[in-house]
Amino acid sequence: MSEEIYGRLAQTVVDGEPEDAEEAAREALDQGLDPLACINEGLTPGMDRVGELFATGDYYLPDLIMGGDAMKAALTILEPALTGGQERQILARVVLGTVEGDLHEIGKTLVGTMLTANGFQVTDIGVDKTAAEFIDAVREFGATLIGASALLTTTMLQQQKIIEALEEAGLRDQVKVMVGGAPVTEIWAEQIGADGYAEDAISAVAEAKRLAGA
Ligand code: B1M
Repeated sequence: MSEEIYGRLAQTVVDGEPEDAEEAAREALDQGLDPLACINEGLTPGMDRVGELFATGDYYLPDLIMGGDAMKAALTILEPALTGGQERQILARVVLGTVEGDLHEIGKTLVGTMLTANGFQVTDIGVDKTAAEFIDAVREFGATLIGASALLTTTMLQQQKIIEALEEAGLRDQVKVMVGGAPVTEIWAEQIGADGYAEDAISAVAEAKRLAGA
């Protein structure tokens, strides 16, 4: 039964059908399925398939947009079920965003949801954010952790710029930086002097806890 729903969720993303994606997500919750499993076993493989079809030239930019819209629509149903009922205990304040020049928001938002569900106070500053905007947000919200997402090989460099900007602002010893996103690796994180790296939204929680000393 769960495999059937996961397959349907994946297909709604491949087909770029937000309404069907919402409906499948509602049915999954009604059947008592774990919302995180719906994301990991259904939506994400669907999104990966969209990426493959785009890479092979079978899909075009509008297909990427429609796939993204379908995944976002399903997440509006699944995410409240992820965070619902959790106790609010603030482990650390986090400023989270996607770096300058990069419009990919879905993975970053998922990381934010998981961090929030696990006791972090997350300020999501959105996409296409400059290093200066990350620093301003750190000051404004008193954050001790930055989460910087990058999905393009061309925008990964912006993660390094954030670290440099923290140094220039004299904040480097007060604020830890965690980086992530599909092209980002542990080696890259080490190379740019980031404090932490996470491959996905689940490991981002463990990594953020480590960085927060929690
Ligand atoms: Co774009 N895109 N895209 N795209 N897109 C990719 C990333 C790509 C791999 C597709 C491909 O070619 N196969 C490719 C990048 C190639 C590269 O640089 N290596 C690509 C390209 C080329 C582009 C454009 C340049 C296309 C064009 O215009 N010709 C363009 C760039 C626009 C820009 O940003 N300036 C573009 C645009 C878009 C859309 C805007 C249309 C759309 C995004 C819609 C949206 O976000 N609202 C889009 C989409 C949907 C994708 C794919 C298909 C899916 C991304 C996604 O949402 N995945 C993607 C291919 C792929 O990844 N399979 C692709 C689901 C999400 C849950 O996973 O984001 O990886 P992900 O997040 C994961 C982990 O990475 C990690 O945890 C998340 C959850 O597990 N993670 C973190 C992410 N951030 C983290 C931060 C952390 C820790 C972990 O700590 C802070």
